[in-house]
Amino acid sequence: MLKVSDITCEYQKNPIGLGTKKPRFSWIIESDMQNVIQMSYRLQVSLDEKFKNIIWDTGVINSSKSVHIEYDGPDLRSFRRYFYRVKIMDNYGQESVWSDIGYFETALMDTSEWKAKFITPESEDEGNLSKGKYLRHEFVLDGEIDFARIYATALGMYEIYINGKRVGDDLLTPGWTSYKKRLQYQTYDITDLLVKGVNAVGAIVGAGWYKGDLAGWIGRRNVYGSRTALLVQMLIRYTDGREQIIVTDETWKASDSPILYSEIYHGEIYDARLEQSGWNLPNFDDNSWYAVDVINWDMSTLIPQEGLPVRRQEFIKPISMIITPKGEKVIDFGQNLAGWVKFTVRGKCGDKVVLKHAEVLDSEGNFYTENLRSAKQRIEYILKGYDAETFEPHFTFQGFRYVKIEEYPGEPSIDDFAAVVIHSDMKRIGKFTCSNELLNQLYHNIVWGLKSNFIDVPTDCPQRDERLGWTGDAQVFIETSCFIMNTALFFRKWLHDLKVDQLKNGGVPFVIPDVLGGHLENDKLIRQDHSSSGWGDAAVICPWTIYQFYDDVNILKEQYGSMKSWIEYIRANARDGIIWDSGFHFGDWLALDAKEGSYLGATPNDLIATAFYAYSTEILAKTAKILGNLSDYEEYLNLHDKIVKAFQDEFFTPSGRLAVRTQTAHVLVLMFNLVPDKYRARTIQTLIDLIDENNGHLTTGFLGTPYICHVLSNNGKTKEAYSLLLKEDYPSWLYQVKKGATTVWEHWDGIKPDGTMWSADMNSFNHYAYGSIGSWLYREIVGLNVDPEAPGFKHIIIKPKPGGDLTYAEAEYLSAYGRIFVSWSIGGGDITIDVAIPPNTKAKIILPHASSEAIETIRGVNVHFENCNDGAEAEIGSGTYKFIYPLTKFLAIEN
Ligand code: RAM
Repeated sequence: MLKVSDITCEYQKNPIGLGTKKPRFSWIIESDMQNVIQMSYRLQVSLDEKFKNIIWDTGVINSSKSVHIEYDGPDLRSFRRYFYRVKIMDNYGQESVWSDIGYFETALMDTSEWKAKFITPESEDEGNLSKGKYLRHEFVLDGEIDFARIYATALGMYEIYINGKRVGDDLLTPGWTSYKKRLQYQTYDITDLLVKGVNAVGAIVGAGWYKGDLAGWIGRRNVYGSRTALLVQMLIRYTDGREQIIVTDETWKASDSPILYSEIYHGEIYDARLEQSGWNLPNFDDNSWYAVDVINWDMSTLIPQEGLPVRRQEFIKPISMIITPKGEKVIDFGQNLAGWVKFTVRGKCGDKVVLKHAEVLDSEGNFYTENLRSAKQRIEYILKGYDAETFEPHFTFQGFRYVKIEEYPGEPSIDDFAAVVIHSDMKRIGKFTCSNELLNQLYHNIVWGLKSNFIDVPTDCPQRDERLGWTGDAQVFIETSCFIMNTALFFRKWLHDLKVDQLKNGGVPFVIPDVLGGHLENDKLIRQDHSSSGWGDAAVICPWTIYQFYDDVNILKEQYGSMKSWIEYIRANARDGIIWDSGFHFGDWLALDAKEGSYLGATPNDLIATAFYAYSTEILAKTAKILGNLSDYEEYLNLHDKIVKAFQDEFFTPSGRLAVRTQTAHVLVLMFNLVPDKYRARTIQTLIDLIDENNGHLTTGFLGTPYICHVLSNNGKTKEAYSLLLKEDYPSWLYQVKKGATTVWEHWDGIKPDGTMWSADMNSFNHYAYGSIGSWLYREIVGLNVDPEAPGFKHIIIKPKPGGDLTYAEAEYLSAYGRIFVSWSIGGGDITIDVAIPPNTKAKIILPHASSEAIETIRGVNVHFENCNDGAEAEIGSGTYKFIYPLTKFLAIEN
């Protein structure tokens, strides 16, 4: 059996609204044989589902490539659906049948195709208001409809209805981009919502990121503009071939809505008494509605949806309702999350529901909101008073586990509440479990840190008045995120914003989209508004990571200019172009070796900045090589050599002591290969000493933490890495787990051992940065690694490192080629390893402390292990395998 399954176009199944001229196709191969490789493929793209009008036929192409095959047929036209299918031949001479038929659909391929105008329901003096406003329009269709699409966006956020029905299930559209330069529009299929005759289109627009409050601590508002606006273009194609378009223009009308106030940080006030029944249906009397204004907007900023839309993902029922010592009525959802509360209430007209949201209770068990700073996270719903009323807010989201009921008609019952979890609609592709329940909870918390902070942009946190795309946080967590969900499109969109928001001199803003630039002059700590080491490096590290996980060369092509200009920015600012010892840096942010009351860890900026400079330059050189730019490759390889040499002269004494005695300094030099070989052992030993001196604990902050366990286990100190990971007392990953955390904290001591809180001014309980340990669980505990030489898991390196008190661990990962599985378990004096490798890939498997003669292959044929430094290794092809070998040697080494 040989079968092509799961065909996708630009990572998606049957996407509509594509803008790319050369979409790429991928497929997964299924086979019941072992060692399967694709020998050839044939791909066809057609205008019709029957493949009578084929516009591109590759013919038989001898290639094992099954991921990102780029379309190379005639130019694609706007507003068209194209069908595609693929068949393959394998190395056994088997030929598959044609795959199922997939399709993709183009949106507007050219700005000139926009006929719609931006219309605003707001007057010039409403800049400080954040109301939801209604817009509506009626139109007549006079034939049978074959194809109808809506292309829509807003300045602000929008929801659209056709004949009373909500269009699509996307939330917080159009998402957050650097609006003045890039504004996404969404495409929806509305064929089934329209009728022959009179139709109505209605929309609600709200403030959103466009004009609402942002970066509360510096009080930004109206960042992109002060009037919300809507842009809609509908294309209707009749069965007789005629086309009609309906667009936003002066003829639309507007009105206030029941949404009196809606703000991302602060929540929503909704007065159901102001609902206008039938406002989004045909034949509604809109005489009292007012005319809209047309406003100017540069239409060349419009781009089709690039990221994945935010959608409702899960509904969580409360676990309890409690009365706190202060007498507050509080619902506990048992999980810290991002989203909102959906509730059903019964009461009289004018009765109110008021809810507030918080992440934690304080040491006395009272509702705690101080760490939200100015974010109100408050929902107010005023009842219209008929029957049961169900409510969900529109243009806001909250970060919470606890909900305080401040007002409610009658006695609330927990059955009437559910938490709605929202995030970008990424596919879940990774799972990890092991025998240690605390570690499983840590992994759970990491996943929830991802879910809560991948809301259209990678944010630092989802609860306080911040929720910004901090580059440093994204950079440290991206690898872990790639193991858990398919984040390729999510990061691609954000990186495109990074590129357009990058300064002319190559400097990278602290947050993307950049809403801080030019507004930090009064900040007490931050002396600059862009380009901190470890933060700006997101420009290089993020595209590289996406390339590694998804074999997506386009991301490198698209970001290359941005990557290079970041390196050139550093070169221009570094002493002699080599040692970066100037400017403001966040450094090893929040490290525990910081001075009392400071956020800045003890590792000096020049060491950190020069180390990251070396690392990013090395990545840039590799990227240049992949893109075939050999002169840049030479140039940056050279630059990298110079940085490493100068780094060693500057920071290592002649006898091999690293001059900075902090854990993070030692971690970075080892991780980025900045240690002269002869000093390596000493450097590792000093790191171990530094951990010992701290009672076996870490002191690292944002930049040292992601790498500390990797550095240990990659240098023969797996046991020490486990011991750090499995510490249960403060400071450690499991300390917070034992304190009941359900997400990852911003500070190691967010809640101190005595129950008191770290200062309220910056204490998020849902920050993913320290969740970057997630990649160690996959790569080292289970041993599931991408081979940097064959990205996208085309070649997999499987190298489990059992240790700690773990008796088993397993991980599953849905790569672009299919499912990879690795597990190990210890029992009866043996260790058993199970592995699954998808067709069209190969793997090198390295079994720790094994000798080839002692390995029994229980499943899988023709596997030849050879002894190597770490144990025994073999090259295996696709299929499922089971190996077993005695533990003796392993135990002797680990204990
Ligand atoms: C905090 C953010 C973020 C960090 C910056 C430097 O405000 O929460 O995590 O990157 O500071």
